Amino acid sequence: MEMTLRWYGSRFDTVTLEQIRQIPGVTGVITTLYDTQPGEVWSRERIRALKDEVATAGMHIAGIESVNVSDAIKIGNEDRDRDIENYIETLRNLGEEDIHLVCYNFMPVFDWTRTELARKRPDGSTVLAYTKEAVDAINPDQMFESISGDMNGTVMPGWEPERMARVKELFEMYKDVDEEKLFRNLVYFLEKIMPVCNEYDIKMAIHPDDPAWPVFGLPRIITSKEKIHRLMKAVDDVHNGVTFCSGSYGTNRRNNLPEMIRSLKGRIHFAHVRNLYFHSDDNFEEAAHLSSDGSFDMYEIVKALYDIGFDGPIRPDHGRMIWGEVAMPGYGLYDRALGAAYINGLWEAIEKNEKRA
Ligand SMILES: [Mn+2]
Repeated sequence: MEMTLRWYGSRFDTVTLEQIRQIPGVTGVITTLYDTQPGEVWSRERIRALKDEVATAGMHIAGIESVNVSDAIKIGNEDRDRDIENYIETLRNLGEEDIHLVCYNFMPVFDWTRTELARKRPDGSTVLAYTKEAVDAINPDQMFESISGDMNGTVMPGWEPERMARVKELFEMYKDVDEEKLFRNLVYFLEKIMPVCNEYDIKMAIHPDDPAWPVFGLPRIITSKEKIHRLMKAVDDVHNGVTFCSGSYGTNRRNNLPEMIRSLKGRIHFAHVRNLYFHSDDNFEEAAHLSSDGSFDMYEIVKALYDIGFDGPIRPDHGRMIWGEVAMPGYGLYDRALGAAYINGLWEAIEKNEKRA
């Protein structure tokens, strides 16, 4: 595996490449062209400029998170083929620039949902949190308003203000899209892009839905072992792969995370490793990466990745906000750096034990 950190680009991120470079063991960044719109072609010039910027800081681009998929593709309307052509063009340009991993998601309207961005934990740190009660009490078009005050002046992925201004319209667009239709549209998209992925060896890695159940009546299709395997079988190509996000699959406590990892051997191309703390099944908050701070056994998660021979990028996922840092919720420097160091420690210990055995 390669340890990486997500970085939103110098114009958007409060964390610098120079800081990331100093986290022990981090050699790659997971990044994106944050100011592009879904459906737009990424030019080779912009991709190369981003690559050069990362290389100048002594690292490389280990993957893209994300090349977002447009609503037309998810809904399957008359604009989808045009948007897919543009997506293919972007993949070709990434491939030409020697980038071989693309994370994306297929969630309608909201990329991910939390009901609080700064819940205080007993140690005084703040974290993202979710309660079903809060979701049930709110109208989806108030969702953005209710959390936007906690974004620390940043723009959060999937929660861009321009997009959120259209929430009502978006719900209207998705009204005839049920789970089956959304799944078919995903398969249609993947079948169209597989040739270019094969040509350039680009591994597509779908991010699970977060949380792993329907929110506001919107369909969710990537939430469990059964559902991800259905997708793996529907387009049975190694380039149709998985971002294993422990914090997203883990929102559903029925998902056995180490077992899911083992079952997906060869198809996991990217791993997001983080911990959650559950108050009850539908009331959870994000925790430090350390097992004892949350509800997951992080050793077993990392061990499963090690055991299947996982050799792609791992990144610590959302961190807590600690030590007075002001940053995009979940994406500060300090706690993610602690997370990277901890995961590296687990990996080193597992590796040494295995070699001795
Ligand atoms: Mn994730």
